[in-house]
Amino acid sequence: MVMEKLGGSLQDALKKLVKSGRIDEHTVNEVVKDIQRAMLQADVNVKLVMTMSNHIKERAMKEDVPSGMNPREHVIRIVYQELINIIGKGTDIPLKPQKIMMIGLQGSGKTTTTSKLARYFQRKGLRPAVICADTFRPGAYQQLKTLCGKLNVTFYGEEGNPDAVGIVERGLKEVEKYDVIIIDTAGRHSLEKDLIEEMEQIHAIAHPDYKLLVLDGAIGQQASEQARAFNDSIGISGVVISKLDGTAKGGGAISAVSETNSSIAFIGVGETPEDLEKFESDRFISKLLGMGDIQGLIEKAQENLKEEELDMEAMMRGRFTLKDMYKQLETLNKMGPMKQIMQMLPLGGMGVKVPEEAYQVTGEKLTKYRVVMDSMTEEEMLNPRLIGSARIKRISMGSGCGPDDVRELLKYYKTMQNTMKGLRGGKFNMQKMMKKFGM
Ligand SMILES: Nc1nc2c(ncn2[C@@H]2O[C@H](COP(=O)(O)OP(=O)(O)OP(=O)(O)O)[C@@H](O)[C@H]2O)c(=O)[nH]1
Ligand SMILES: [Mg+2]
Repeated sequence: MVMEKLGGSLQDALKKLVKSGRIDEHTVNEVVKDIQRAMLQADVNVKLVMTMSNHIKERAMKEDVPSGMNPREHVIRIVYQELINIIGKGTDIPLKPQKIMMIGLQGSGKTTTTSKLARYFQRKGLRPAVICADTFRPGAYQQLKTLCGKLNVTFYGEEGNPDAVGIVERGLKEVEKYDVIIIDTAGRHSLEKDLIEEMEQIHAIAHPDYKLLVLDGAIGQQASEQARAFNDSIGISGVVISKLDGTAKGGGAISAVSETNSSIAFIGVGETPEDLEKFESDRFISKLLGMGDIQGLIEKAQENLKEEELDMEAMMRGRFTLKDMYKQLETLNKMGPMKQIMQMLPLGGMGVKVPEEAYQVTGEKLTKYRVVMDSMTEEEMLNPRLIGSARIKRISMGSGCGPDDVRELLKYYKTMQNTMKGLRGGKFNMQKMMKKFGM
């Protein structure tokens, strides 16, 4: 996972909150302290961390708990919102004809990201072309040419010619018929004057619609200074944070984004051209906080269920009967693989362990369970505790399934029932939670 360490510590902080008996000033202070430590360890700028924690404390104590929400959920929601505030909404790079200029220090990931972007637009049905304006590093031309060749992306470059500005001028004419033109530029060790000058000249000639600053996710506090210098010279329209797949802490880059008032467009999560993710802050933060990809779940549910409603309340009700379970399973089964769905629910991060068996319900098993249940009486469905060995025998004979199948179903029911209890014990209302996050 991206930024695993920060995510882990933030999740621990929230788990503590979920488990604590009372939400008072002391509890909030404790949780805020944990969050502070987590953010600082991830290299987030001290000032930002302080501002954020003051906001959380103030809002948690002063704002009324919205109706229908318990104090825990109220605090979690504030943490979530304040994190989004720091990280910002993402920049949306539209899917239309445009010119994009890549900028950044040496080794930050510009060239790799150039090829990833070309691939991104190609997949969306736009025709990309790439211009190599890096005349500084030997091998830059070959690197980009090879990457483009593999993707079947049109490439323009002039090997051996040191005149980057001229190359861009000629390249733009050469590929003007393409939809998205991406210009890869040279990086330097640090912000040398000649790098800035060359960048400004290319900028003046190319008139790019977007200028994407690539920041290495592993970079620390110096990220802000860099971002500011690039911003002052040609302006940044979006940031790509690269290498977030590794052990990168990410906080330095995030601080830079916040301080320069820019925003993240994409994140790089690997070395191949496919390893680029469009940045969406709510998804990002949900994942970081272990709340699961709630939005994704909702979208999926809407796609697959259309008019049908996912009856979360049945899962949370005090009496969870076999009938409830069956209805639930049928609904979930329509949504796709069980495990995928369960993982998107905010269970894991909230201290509820979902047993592995809960995931293993395939369509085939569901059919079997249906046959078994068809031989049960209404009374048995509503009160499964009645089903002893004599009844198991009868159900088995009536359904034509083996007694082991009946037992398996009952065992599965028990597992699910316990999971539901765990959810209630955790004082967590999934449906309310979803509503709160704008769904
Ligand atoms: N794991 C991982 N590696 C990446 C990612 N992005 C880039 N890299 C690696 O980082 C190294 C540098 O990437 P480049 O794209 O060449 O960086 P650059 O900014 O073009 O470098 P210069 O042209 O020298 O300024 C390469 O080895 C890439 O494979 C990423 O998202 N994840
Ligand atoms: Mg490069």
